[in-house]
Amino acid sequence: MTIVRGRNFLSLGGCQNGAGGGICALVSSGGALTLTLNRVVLQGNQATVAGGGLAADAVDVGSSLNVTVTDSTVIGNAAGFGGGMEFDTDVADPAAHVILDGVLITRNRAAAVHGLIPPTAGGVFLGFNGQNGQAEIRNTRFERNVARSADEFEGVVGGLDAETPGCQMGSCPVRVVNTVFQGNRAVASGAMLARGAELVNVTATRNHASMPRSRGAGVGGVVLDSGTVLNSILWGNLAPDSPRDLLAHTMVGVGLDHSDILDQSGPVTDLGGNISANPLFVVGDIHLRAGSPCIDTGTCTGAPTTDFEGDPRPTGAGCDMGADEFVP
Ligand SMILES: [Ca+2]
Repeated sequence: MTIVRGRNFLSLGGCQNGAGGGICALVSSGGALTLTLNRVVLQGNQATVAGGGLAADAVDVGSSLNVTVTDSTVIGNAAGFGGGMEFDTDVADPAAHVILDGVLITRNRAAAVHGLIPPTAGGVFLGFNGQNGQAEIRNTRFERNVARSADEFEGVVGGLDAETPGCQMGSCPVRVVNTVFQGNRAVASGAMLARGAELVNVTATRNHASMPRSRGAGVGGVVLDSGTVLNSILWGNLAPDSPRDLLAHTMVGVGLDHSDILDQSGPVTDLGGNISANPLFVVGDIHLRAGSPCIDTGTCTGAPTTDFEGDPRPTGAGCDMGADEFVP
């Protein structure tokens, strides 16, 4: 199914008020809602407030929301925040479970669309206001999404903005697996910002943040408050100042495990097997070339058994770092 050029131009949030240009799903008052999208194209939809392509929100205690989007494309949508998609729970902490698997999220924009919402999350916005929100993003590509406005202090996150309570008691609200962030752009965080997330076999490269140190410093790649980075490549992201690839924010630190990171700062815990070496991507791409130091140097513990394209992992002597498993 293809949903094209939907418009929701009202202004106060919720389906009746400017959320969800293509599809809006709202559950409240203890209800349960399941939304399953398979092989759907959301293209060129716009919403004033949130979720240009899709908005799914749960409000009120006792409500539950289950959203699964598989093998779909979210392209060229725009909204104030969550240009491609937006998922949200309110402070009453209703249950929400979101799965994105095999989704191409590209060329979406967070921008002031007929409104005054400060733009963030060109690709996807996840706003879980309590412990009962969980999201898993697998085999998904965030490419060339943009958050921007005329004011350089806005336009915060280009790819994925996960505003959650963070990882607590060993459990993270967001897992991002076999996923690529490439060529996303924003003022503060090009690829991704998460209060708490577990990254497994993620590749983030050539994402761009524009804010210089004199105004607070942008990070082209990933900003993480808590969580772990496992088998991942954060390399060659762009910003005026360091750190360009990873900024860890909290005192507890972010666990780094068998990952390849070029330019990082903030407290991290070295869990072993980490390198900082040119991953030798195929030019203009995120696939690994023969001779890449990321081939067979990841860990298979906790790694998915296929890569983002379905190639077997491990292939060869061991599991690779990044979303791609090198197949000779
Ligand atoms: Ca391998």
